[in-house]
Amino acid sequence: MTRTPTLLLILSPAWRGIEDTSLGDGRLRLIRHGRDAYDPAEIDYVLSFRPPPGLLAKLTGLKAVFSMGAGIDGFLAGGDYPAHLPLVRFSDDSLSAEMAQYLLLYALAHHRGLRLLEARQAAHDWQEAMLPRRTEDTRIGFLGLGAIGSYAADLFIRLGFPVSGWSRGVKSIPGIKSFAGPDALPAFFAQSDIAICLLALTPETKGILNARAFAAMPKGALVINAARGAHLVSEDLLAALDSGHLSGAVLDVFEPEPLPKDSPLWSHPKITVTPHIAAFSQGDVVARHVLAGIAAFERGEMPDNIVDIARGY
Ligand code: OXD
Repeated sequence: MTRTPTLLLILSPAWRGIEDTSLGDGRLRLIRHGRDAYDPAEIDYVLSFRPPPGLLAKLTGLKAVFSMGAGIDGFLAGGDYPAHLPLVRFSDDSLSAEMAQYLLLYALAHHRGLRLLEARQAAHDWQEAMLPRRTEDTRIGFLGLGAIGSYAADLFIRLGFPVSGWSRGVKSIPGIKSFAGPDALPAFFAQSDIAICLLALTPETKGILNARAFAAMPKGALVINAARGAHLVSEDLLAALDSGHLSGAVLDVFEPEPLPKDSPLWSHPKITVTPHIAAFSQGDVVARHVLAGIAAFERGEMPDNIVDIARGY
């Protein structure tokens, strides 16, 4: 008789309901870190977002690790990830669709001048002549063109926006102007009226949203960061907003999280703060993804979405 694989859940309380999805239907033995006693050698798989430092190395029978999210910096940041262990990122069209909704919401609000329209309504001020800028004049620049970025970019293209993307290597995606490598960053930012950061956090991308980037951007540009807080140098953003060069920023991610109550980002008039909700991994979808991944490993196959540990994403 084949042994039921054991999955260790190392999850925040927000995920308490995950056993009620297909993950709890008996195909796996579930163990909750912090609640159930267990022998480290009996764990076959782990599902987590930010495992405690050093824990994975103690699980001597571990076959693979699954990330609850698309981002896997929570595994690699400490530098102690056991490099031989396959790490599987979460990827699903539902996650890409949620992120695309978030980006469209704030990019369109900026493009169509929502704040101004609201101020005019408050003043009972009817000004038909206030037309938004032409669609082709709002150039959208994506930092990161993986599954999520290219999904969202496609929707912007269909709405008529000029779209470009910056990534480590050249990408050839129809309709998207590709910029690649650090040397191309100034030219990329110079033609981004809305710069959207969806990059993986690596030593190369940390602090990529900085004073140089903002100075290169066109006057009045908007920055959206839905990747990781450490991509942004907050002081540089505040300076670029206060000087009037940038017109706004939409921030979903912060360093640290939760954003401290006394952070100036909360109350800045040109900043929109959301609490890391741009895209949320739905428990039942994650469960299907993990079950399919474990079934593949148990058959001796590699599932899709394996992270390149050396590259960092
Ligand atoms: C993710 C996230 O990585 O939610 O999926 O940040």
